[in-house]
Amino acid sequence: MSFRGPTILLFVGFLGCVHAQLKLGFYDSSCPRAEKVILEFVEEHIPNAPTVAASLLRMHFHDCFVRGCDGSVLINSTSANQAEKAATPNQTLRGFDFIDRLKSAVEEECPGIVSCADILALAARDAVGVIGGPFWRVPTGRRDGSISNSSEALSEIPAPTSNLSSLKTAFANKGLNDADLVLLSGAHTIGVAHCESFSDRLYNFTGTGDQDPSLDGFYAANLKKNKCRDATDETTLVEMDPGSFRTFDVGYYRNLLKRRGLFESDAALTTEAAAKAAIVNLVDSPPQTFFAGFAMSMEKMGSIGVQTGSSGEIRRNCAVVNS
Ligand code: HEM
Ligand SMILES: *[C@@H]1O[C@H](CO)[C@@H](O)[C@H](O)[C@H]1NC(C)=O
Ligand SMILES: *[C@@H]1O[C@H](CO)[C@@H](O)[C@H](O)[C@H]1NC(C)=O
Ligand SMILES: *[C@@H]1O[C@H](CO)[C@@H](O)[C@H](O)[C@H]1NC(C)=O
Ligand SMILES: *[C@@H]1O[C@H](CO)[C@@H](O)[C@H](O)[C@H]1NC(C)=O
Ligand SMILES: CC(=O)N[C@H]1CO[C@H](CO)[C@@H](O)[C@@H]1O
Repeated sequence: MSFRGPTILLFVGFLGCVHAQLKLGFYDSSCPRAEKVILEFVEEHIPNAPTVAASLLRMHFHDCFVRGCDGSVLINSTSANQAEKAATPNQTLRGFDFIDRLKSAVEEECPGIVSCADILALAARDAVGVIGGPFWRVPTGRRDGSISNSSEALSEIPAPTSNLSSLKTAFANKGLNDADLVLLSGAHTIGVAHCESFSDRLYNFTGTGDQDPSLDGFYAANLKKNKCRDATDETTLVEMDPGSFRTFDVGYYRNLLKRRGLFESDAALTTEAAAKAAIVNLVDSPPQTFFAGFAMSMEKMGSIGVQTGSSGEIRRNCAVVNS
C-alpha cells in the first residue's frame, strides 16, 4: 500500500508525457474564438501587407528549428542574453510587430490562454491562405519556452551556403526527411532575400573573385546589373521566385530546373537524382500535388519539439519571458 500513491503518480506522469501532444481545436473550450480572432486579424491586415505572409512563414520555420515550435524566436534580447533574434539568420526576419499586435488581440479575447507559439503557427498558416497558398492543419496546444539563445539559432538554422548533405542532416535532426526538405524549400516560392544572402555566388564564390558556375549565367548577369550591383550591397531585396514572388506556385521549382535557384541551398536540391526527380514531378503535376505535399510537411514541421501539458508557459508578451 505504501508505494501505491507514488506508483500511480509515476504512471500518470508517464502517460502524460507520452500522450502530451498537440490536438486540433485545443482552445475550443478554453477560448472558443481564439482561432477565429487570429484568422480575422490576418484577413484584415495581410491584404494591405501581403509580403508579411512570407515573413511569418519563415519565422515559424525558424521558431520550430530552434528548441522546437515554442515561440523562442519571438523573445527579445536582454542585457544578460543574446536571443535568437540577434543571430545572423534572424537579422532579416520581419513581422515581429505583427505578431505582437495579434497577441494583443488574442489576449483581449482570452487573457493568458493562447501561447505565442500557437499564434505564430496559426498566423503563418492563415497568412499563406490569404495570399492563395495551401491550407494545412494546425493542431494546437503548444506552450511557450523561456530560453532563446542566439548561438543555437546559428547552429540549428541551415545557412544558404549549405550543400545537400548538410541540408538533409539539418532536417533529419528535426525528424524531417528528404521529401520534406524538397517540399518545405518550396516556401521560397514567396518572399525576398537580401543580396548578402547569396552575393558570394555572384562575386566571390571560391575566394578568387569568381562566379558560381552552377548558377545560370544570364540570371547571374541580370542580378549583377540590376539588383546586387556590388559584393557589399546589404540593402537590396531580390524576389526569390522572380515574377511570381507573391504567388504560391511551382515557379520556384521551375527556376531550380533552369539553374536559377537564388541560394546554393536551393541549387543543391538539383544536385542529386532523387531530389531532382521529386522536383520534376512537382513541376509536371497539377499545383494541388505541391500544395498537398507542402501541407503535410508543414504539419510535421509545426510539431517539432513542442512543449505541451504543464511544460513551458503561456507568455503574456511574446517578446518577453513571464517574470
Ligand atoms: C532548406 C533550408 C533553408 C535555407 C538555407 C533558407 C534560407 C533562407 C534565406 C537565406 C532567406 C533570405 C533571407 C534574407 O536574405 O532576407 C530565406 C527566405 C525565406 N525563407 Fe528560407 N531557407 C530554408 C528553408 C525554408 C523553409 C523550410 C521555409 C518555410 C517553410 C522557408 C521560408 C522562407 C521564406 C518565406 C522566405 C522569405 C522571407 C521574406 O520574404 O521575408 N525557408 N530563406
Ligand atoms: C522587443 O524588441 C522590439 C524591437 O527592438 C521592440 O520594438 C519591442 O518594443 C520590444 N518588446 C518589448 C516588450 O520589449
Ligand atoms: C547558448 O547555447 C550555447 C551552445 O549550445 C551554449 O554554449 C551557451 O552556454 C548558451 N548560452 C546561454 C546563455 O545559455
Ligand atoms: C557539405 O558541407 C559540409 C559542411 O560545410 C562539409 O563538411 C561537407 O564536406 C560537404 N559535402 C560535400 C559533398 O561537399
Ligand atoms: C574574396 O574572398 C577572399 C577569401 O575569402 C577574400 O580574401 C577577398 O578579399 C574577397 N574578395 C572580395 C572582392 O571580396
Ligand atoms: C529583429 C531583430 O531583433 N533584429 C536584430 C538582429 O540582430 C541585430 C544585431 O544584434 C540587431 O541590431 C537587430 O535589431
